[in-house]
Amino acid sequence: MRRRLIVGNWKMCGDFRTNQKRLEDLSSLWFGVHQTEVSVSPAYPYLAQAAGMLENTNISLCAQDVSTRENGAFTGEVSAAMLADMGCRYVMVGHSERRHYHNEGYDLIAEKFQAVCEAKMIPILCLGETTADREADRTFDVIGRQLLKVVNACGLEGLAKGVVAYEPIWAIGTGRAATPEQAQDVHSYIREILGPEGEQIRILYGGSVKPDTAEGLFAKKDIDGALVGGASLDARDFVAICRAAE
Ligand code: G2H
Repeated sequence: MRRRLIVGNWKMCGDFRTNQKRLEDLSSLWFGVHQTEVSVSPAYPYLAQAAGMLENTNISLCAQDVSTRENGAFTGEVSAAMLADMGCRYVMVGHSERRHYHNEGYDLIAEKFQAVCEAKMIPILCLGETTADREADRTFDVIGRQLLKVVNACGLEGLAKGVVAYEPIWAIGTGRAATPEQAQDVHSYIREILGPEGEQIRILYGGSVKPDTAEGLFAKKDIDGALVGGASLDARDFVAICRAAE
């Protein structure tokens, strides 16, 4: 039985004051969520703030990225050990915004995945196709390639230590989520590639998830939760999505 997981990706949004308000709102609205695991992901400078405010809750902390370097003269980088030290349970790797704006390639993403596992945290491997890929019928090829790069580097048992997030790029921040059927088709394809090992791996959907679309997505058998961007900035919407996963 795979436990559902909802992760709020705050991206590069907010500041100390708005984070504080959001976290306070989350705890005051936090009822009706019992079975689902929930995590939030503020930008690096606010991890300590969120860790402190979430201390006595069952909401965990997720980082948005990680360095592959362990330690030393790498200005601007943040190591997996540092994230573990801050109390992170999850770390996203390969988010399409990292792939796109920072030219992160397959090998780097596989290395990041490994670095997170070595630091005893759980990587969330993000993958997804562009509009052009989908229109050219290349969705499964692209997803397969992104996935197999990590499988080749870490093995299936390595991948099984993580979570996969399918995020079609055309659905990210556009307000146009994939339909439950479109998402389910890709999720079941991912599970099929992973074989028996894939049965335990949680596969989240991400891309314009909102309270009114969440329930339909979670009704699909291979959709184990969501990576939520824009809607996670509103505590009321985020809690509604978490409740829909129950
Ligand atoms: C996809 C998603 C969260 P949004 O990036 O990772 O963002 O829900 O705003 O599309």
